[in-house]
Amino acid sequence: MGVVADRRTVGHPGVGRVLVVIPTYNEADNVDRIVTRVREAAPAVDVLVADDNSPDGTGAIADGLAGADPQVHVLHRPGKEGLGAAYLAGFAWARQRGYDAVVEMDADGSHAPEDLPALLDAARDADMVIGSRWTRGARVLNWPLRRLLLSRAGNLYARLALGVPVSDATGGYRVYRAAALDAIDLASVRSQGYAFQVELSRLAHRAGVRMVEVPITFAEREHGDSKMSPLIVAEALWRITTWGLRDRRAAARRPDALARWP
Ligand SMILES: Nc1nc2c(ncn2[C@@H]2O[C@H](COP(=O)(O)OP(=O)(O)OP(=O)(O)O)[C@@H](O)[C@H]2O)c(=O)[nH]1
Ligand SMILES: [Mg+2]
Repeated sequence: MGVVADRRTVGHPGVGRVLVVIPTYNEADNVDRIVTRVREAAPAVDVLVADDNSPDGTGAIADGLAGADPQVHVLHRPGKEGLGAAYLAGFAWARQRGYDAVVEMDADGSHAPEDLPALLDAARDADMVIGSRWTRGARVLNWPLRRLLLSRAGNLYARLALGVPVSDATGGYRVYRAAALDAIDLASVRSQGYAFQVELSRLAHRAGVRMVEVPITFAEREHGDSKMSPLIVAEALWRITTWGLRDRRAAARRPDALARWP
C-alpha cells in the first residue's frame, strides 16, 4: 500500500504525476489488454478510459478494471462525439485533478505501452512529446500500403501547409505537460478525427511549445474495427487547407511579409 501511494505521488521522475487518457469506442476486445499493458510498462502512471457509451460494453469492462485498481479511472460520456472531444474531456479531467502531464494513447494496441517510459523520459526536456512513426529508428508493423501512403501524404501536406516542424503531425501517441496544455487555447479546438492531432500540433507550434519526437514501434490493430472513415480524412484535408490559407493571409498582412514568405 505504502509503495503504491508513493508511486502515485511521485509519478514519472522529472515529469510528475502522469495520466494516460485512452479514448474508446467499441474496444471491448482491447480495453483490458491495453490497460494491463500500460500498468505493467509504467506502474507509476494513472489511466483514464474515456468511453463514448460504446454499444459493445467497453465502458462496463473499463468499470471492472477501475474497480480492481485505484490507478484506473473511467470517464463515461453520453455518446459518440469523436476522438477530439473525448481527449478534450480527458484533458479537463486531468487538469481538475492536478496531473502534471497527460498522455494520448489509442486503445487498439497500435501505440505500444512499452514505449511510454521513453516518451516520458523525453518529456523531462520538452513540454510536448510526439511518438513518431516517421523518424529514424521508428517501425511500422503490418500496415497496408494504402495506410502508409495516406499517413506519409497527410504528414507531408500538413508540414507544407502549416510549417509545423514535425515528421508525424497526425500521430496520436503523445505526452503533453501542463505547460503545453496551458499554452494552447483548447476551448477553440473543433477537430474530431485525425485533424485533432494536427490542430494541436499547429497550436502548440504557434504558441512556442517545446516539442520533440521520439521514434515508436507502431503496429496495426489486431482486434476490433477501425473507426477511420473517408469523413475523417476529408475533415483533416479540409481543416489543414483552411488553416494553411488563413496562416498565409495573416502572414501576407504583416509589414515584413515578403521577407517571411516561405
Ligand atoms: N471516445 C471515443 N473514442 C474514439 C472515437 N473514435 C475513435 N475512438 C478511439 O480512438 C482510438 C483510435 O481510433 P482507431 O479506430 O484505432 O483509428 P485509427 O487508429 O486511425 O484506425 P486503425 O488504424 O484502423 O486502427 C481508438 O482507441 C478508438 O476506440 C470516438 O468517437 N469516441
Ligand atoms: Mg488504431
